[in-house]
Amino acid sequence: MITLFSERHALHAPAFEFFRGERVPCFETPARAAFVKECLLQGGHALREPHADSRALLGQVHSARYLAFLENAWGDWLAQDAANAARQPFPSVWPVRTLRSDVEPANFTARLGLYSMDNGSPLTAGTWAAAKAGADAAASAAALLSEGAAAVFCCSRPPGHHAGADFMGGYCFLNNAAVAAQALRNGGADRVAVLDVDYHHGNGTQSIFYDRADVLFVSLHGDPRTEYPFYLGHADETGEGAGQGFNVNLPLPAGSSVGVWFDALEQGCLRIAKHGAQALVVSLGLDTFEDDPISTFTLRPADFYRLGRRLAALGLPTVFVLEGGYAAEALGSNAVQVIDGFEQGY
Ligand code: SP5
Ligand code: ZN
Repeated sequence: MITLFSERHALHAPAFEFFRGERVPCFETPARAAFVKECLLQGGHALREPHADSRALLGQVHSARYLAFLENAWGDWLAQDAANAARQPFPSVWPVRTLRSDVEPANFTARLGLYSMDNGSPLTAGTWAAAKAGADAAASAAALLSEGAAAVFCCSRPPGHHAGADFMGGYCFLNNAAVAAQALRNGGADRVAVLDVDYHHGNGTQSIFYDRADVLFVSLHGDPRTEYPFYLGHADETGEGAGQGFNVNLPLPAGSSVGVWFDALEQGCLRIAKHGAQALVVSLGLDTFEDDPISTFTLRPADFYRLGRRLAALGLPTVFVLEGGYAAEALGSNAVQVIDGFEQGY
């Protein structure tokens, strides 16, 4: 399988996040992608640099004012106070119900809140560069499929599926899966499916395609009644307008067994086949792993292999984008299990 990798991911290296009001080390680290890279190389997968520029695609899936904010955020943060170079900005105020989000404040922290769904997505000097490299990988992967490649794996971070059209969140800044799906549409695929198997619901991807019938979104994830992102991902969210019927959420109780998880995967795969999808984007979160430090499903390496085989059986040109997965040392081998299963089953 073609695998895409850019060292630029390491430019996003936040020092801490908050947990129960205290500063804790970040779960989403550069080491994650480094472990995946090592395992890919050990498995004989040649790594390629992304070659496409995702800028035009980003303009199709994100709002112009959000992109402008994100690209300039670090400079604006420093302009406020040079000493901010050694600090991570976090939002502290948000335009929830009854407050206005149409007027962009001048104050930096107010704008950060406007463009954030949580305070769990630390922004650093290199966040834009790293996230842009990931979006470039997604765009490149789609271009390779349009040229006839069977499958491409993007080893990129930070992840993307919680990022909506105009907000960051859940360690995500630019929605790589949405970029890939839109690029496949632009490249001539009339119907595309995004399958999100991360432990957490892909709220950003869902919201970007919610009113569209051309991109089917299917997600299996921990039930948002108890699991992040809490405010989206319920089974009754089925799409709106032209997109009615083209959004499928399969929330599973925290602690669900592997058998329950694969039953949901089967449902999702059958729906994708029914869609007549011509290409597939997989939001490959590996935080369903039994040893993941922030999640409660119990998949083992052999289950990731089985996942790869099941996806291959769909028989679709496939882009994989890495999402979550916080047992960093196992992340590489688990990713390679999916890839090996896919190649075996294809
Ligand atoms: C892409 C992705 O997987 N994003 C996940 C974002 C989750 N953010 C909330 C993290 C809360 C950490 N809770 C620690 C629980 C330890 N038992
Ligand atoms: Zn996740």
